[in-house]
Amino acid sequence: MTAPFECEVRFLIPDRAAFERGLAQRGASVRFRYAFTDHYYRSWGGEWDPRTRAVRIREHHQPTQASEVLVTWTDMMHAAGLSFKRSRLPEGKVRLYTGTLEASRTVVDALGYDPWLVVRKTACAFYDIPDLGALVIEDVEGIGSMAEIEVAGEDPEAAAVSIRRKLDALRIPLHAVLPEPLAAVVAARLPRSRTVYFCGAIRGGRTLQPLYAQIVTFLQERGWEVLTKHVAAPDVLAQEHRHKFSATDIYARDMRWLEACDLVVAEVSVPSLGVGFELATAQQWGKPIVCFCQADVALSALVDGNPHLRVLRYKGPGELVSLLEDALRGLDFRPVPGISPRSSRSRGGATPRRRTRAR
Ligand code: 6K6
Repeated sequence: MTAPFECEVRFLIPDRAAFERGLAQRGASVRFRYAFTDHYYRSWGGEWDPRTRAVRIREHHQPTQASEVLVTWTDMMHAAGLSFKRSRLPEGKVRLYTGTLEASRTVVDALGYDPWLVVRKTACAFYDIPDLGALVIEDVEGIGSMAEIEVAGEDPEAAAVSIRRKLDALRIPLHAVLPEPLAAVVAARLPRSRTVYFCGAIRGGRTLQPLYAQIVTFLQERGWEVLTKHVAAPDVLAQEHRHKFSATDIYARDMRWLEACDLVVAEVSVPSLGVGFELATAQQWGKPIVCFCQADVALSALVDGNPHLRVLRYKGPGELVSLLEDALRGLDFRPVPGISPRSSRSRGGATPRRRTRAR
């Protein structure tokens, strides 16, 4: 359902059957039932909070119908003693595309978005309640049964009053209300996976791409989220050309990922300015770093002789993988003292204070 500048809140329903009995006593009727999966995406480049702006593919299960690419942009509002979200877009959810799930994925890929999280909703029911209006109840996988109240929000103050009237009538206390978007609620409950920033030559040369792919697959199979998996893609240069990302966006996103990652793994056999820069930055920020280099490569002395880096030489892919396995096993993930990204930026860069991690 979409009201102009829709304003909405959700609340958990501990006992759905009892809640629906209460609705029946008020004369409520189900207008329709539905089920769908929302596949949320994150923007590739610019600075945005994916919790306020969402791009998602809605895959409909009931009734069966084409998938949609939807865009939402909301603000958190506070009025009449209530926190709620309000759509910035007058139409609420804006439909960018309708088609198959695969075609929808191609559309978001073309826009330069990465998959983020998946929210499945089953046993959803749209209720009409006499004197109160509409309400939906949904079973959200991993969270439980939830209800959502939505009202038109040209006037946020009036919208808050209207939502409060409905909550009061349903005897829902204000503290039970979840004002933020569902994606934010789901994201907050996800276990944080360990993240790795993988570095490998792109413009430096792609001869070792199959090896990069082996490293990335190995890390993923061991439960690591590889933030930079595109480095291992066979068509990375074509992707780069196709997406037309600006160098400014690429830099900003890579630095955000480098700042956020738990570990840096670099394949340094093919000389690359980008990889060298990533290693120096990661070193300054105190990240654990493991570098792999083919045994016979004449590596830059600034990497080979750097006491802050752990450089492991290997003779073939098999040896690399077993060295990587050992290195992952040896990581202890105690906080590593280093220079925080923000403080080093504000100082305009700084020299490393201490060794990142013992060899
Ligand atoms: C890639 C795929 C789609 O679009 C692109 C755009 N290019 C890049 N995107 C992300 N990171 C990049 C890109 N180009 C270089 N890098 C980073 O620098 C990677 O994390 C690599 O580890 C490193 C490679 O540097 P060069 O100097 O060999 O290109």
